[in-house]
Amino acid sequence: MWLCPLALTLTLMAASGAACEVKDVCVGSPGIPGTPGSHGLPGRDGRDGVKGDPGPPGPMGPPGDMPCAPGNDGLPGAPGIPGECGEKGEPGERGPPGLPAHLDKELQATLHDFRHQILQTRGALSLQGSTLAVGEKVFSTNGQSGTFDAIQEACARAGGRIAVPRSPEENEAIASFVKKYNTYAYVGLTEGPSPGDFRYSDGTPVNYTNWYPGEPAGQGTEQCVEMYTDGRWNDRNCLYNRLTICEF
Ligand code: MAN
Ligand code: CA
Repeated sequence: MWLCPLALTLTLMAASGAACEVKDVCVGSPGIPGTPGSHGLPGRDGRDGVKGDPGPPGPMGPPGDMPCAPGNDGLPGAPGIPGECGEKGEPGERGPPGLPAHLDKELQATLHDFRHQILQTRGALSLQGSTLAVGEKVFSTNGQSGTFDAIQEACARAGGRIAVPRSPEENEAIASFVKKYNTYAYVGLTEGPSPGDFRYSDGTPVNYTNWYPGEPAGQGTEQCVEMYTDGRWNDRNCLYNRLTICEF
């Protein structure tokens, strides 16, 4: 028989099955808890969370296969540093034999030109006065005076001839000496048998003149030609002393 430790007003039986058979209700010790019930159904989804940070870039993808036209060429690059000199080459083949010097027109023309320039230079130097080059000609004076014949001889000795202007430029060059030495000069023209017909030393008629107004007026009595300080010409007797001017 179980003693009832407590007198209660309960009429229930304890889970253990122990019973109190007395009027007073008795309660036994609590039983072992039952096994847990099965899980309930899942609850409803919660609200969306806040947006997360962007992820890291992904790896580069494979080349695309879209047909794309090539771009324009880029700008040319800067020139490179010059390379070092190469080795000296072998001598070339021997050329065909040249003409003998006396048949080589170009060589002869060059030699003629050289010879002429050397003579001009030597002639001008020998006069030791003033010199001017006009085109192919060289005019030079020794600053001294003489008759027409004396001038011709002095110029021949120097390897030239008495100066005669054949153009305004040549006339100016000669006139500059006349002014510089303040002395009229004879030029290389003389009157032929026909009065008023003046010619160069080689006999050809003049094709450039610069007569002073009214000249030549000598009509056979003045067979030489002098140049005034302004560059104009006067026919004059050949025996005066006039500036020696030569051309080469
Ligand atoms: C004047 C002019 C010239 C002439 C000389 C000669 O100057 O009549 O034509 O040549 O005299 O002295
Ligand atoms: Ca005259």
